[in-house]
Amino acid sequence: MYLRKLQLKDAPLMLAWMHDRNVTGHLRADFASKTLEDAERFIEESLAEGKNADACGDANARSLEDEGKERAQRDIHLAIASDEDEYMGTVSLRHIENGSAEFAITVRAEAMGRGYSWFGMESILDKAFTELSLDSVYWCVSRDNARAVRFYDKHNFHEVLDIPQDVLDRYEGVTNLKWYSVLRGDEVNVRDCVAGCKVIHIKTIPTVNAGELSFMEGTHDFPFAIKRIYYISKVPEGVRRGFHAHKELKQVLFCPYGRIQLVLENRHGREEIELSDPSIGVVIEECTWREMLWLQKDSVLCVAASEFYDADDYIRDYEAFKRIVED
Ligand code: T46
Repeated sequence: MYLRKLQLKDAPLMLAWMHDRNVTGHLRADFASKTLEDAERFIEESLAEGKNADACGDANARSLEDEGKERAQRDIHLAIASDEDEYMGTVSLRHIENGSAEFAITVRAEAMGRGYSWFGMESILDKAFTELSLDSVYWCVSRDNARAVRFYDKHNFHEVLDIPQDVLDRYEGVTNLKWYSVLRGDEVNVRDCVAGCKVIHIKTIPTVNAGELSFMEGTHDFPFAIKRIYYISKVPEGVRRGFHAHKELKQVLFCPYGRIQLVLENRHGREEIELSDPSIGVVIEECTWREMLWLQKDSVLCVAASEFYDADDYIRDYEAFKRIVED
């Protein structure tokens, strides 16, 4: 599967989802009345540079008349295509301005549950942050749209509570919306574990164009009772720390600022992960060798630990560690 420009040959399949209640049931635009000519017109407009109107083709579509030409110039609509080049859906970035954009996606019923939605979303977010250098992408969905809410929650997107008024104004009269946003630097597709150590998603509340707030609550979010918090700061780029394991200590490591490579080794093998997203943490529960490399000056490593500091709990000899792991 891949993203490409919309093509006129996509119009019949685009029209098919517009007339499919399974797809449009929770969308507020009137797709049922759309014709093949409407779909073709939308595609042509998406291709004409600077006339990228969104008369149809995504969840929040409106008529061309509703959108000024200036705004239309700031929209991108692309096709999600199968390996056989069949149109599977449309993914869009709209209202691209002031470093942010609104994301929208619609896929055909035939594409649901087959990875097309996630591929389309991941690809256009990558485009937004790397090619367009945007700072944030936001979108909303009806809370009644259980399938969509499940999809975004499953992929660990965070609900936003503080949406700028000019964005809300576009949805005047529409209630029961759930807003999401993702910021540049957020890891979109994080693995579940590294060397058998669990990667956790720290609850994070983004605010469009005003950063995000992450929090962890002791007994709710931690696999152990926290006795100690420490953090490592003011480290120059390229410095390595760690080079030890612990006998009993359990810890959660996270990086609220910067980029730190964490290498973990235990009976599961040796694996690394880059900590650069403040909403990601790693739980180290078993005897695990750790090395940390500061990829960016002044990155901060925070640690929540299950025990008070105890120098005797450290295994600083790598050969001794290997013997313990191999036993
Ligand atoms: C770990 C990684 C991620 C204390 O006195 N109290 C403390 O709570 C800690 C953590 C350290 N110290 C002393 C011990 C050393 O004299 O601080 C000095 C530096 O500690 P260390 O060389 O162990 O720092 P790192 O960065 O290699 O390792 C630290 C933790 O010690 C370790 O438990 O898992 O961060």
